[in-house]
Amino acid sequence: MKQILLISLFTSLSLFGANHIVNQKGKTFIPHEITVHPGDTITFKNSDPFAHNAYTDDEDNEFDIGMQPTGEDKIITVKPGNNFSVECAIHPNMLLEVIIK
Ligand SMILES: [Cu+2]
Repeated sequence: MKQILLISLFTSLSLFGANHIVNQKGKTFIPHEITVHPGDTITFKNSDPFAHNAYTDDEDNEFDIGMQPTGEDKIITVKPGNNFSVECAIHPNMLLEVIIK
């Protein structure tokens, strides 16, 4: 019985991927490149005193976190697919490269 409980605990824990934190600060994604696995999550933080956004038009991982006010976290889950770029719709010079392994 104890063994069964341990196995089911291990199985449920392994379903969760790693979380990667990307900060938006100084109109820059920090870091500007991350390496992730499908099932991992990316937490976008906003440390600037104004709103940001993060989106990609990638066909496998398309998302748009919408308007992100200062101090608010937005979390997305990475799906299987190719590497993709994330931009901020408000500041077109912001760029994040997501490498999928
Ligand atoms: Cu921005």
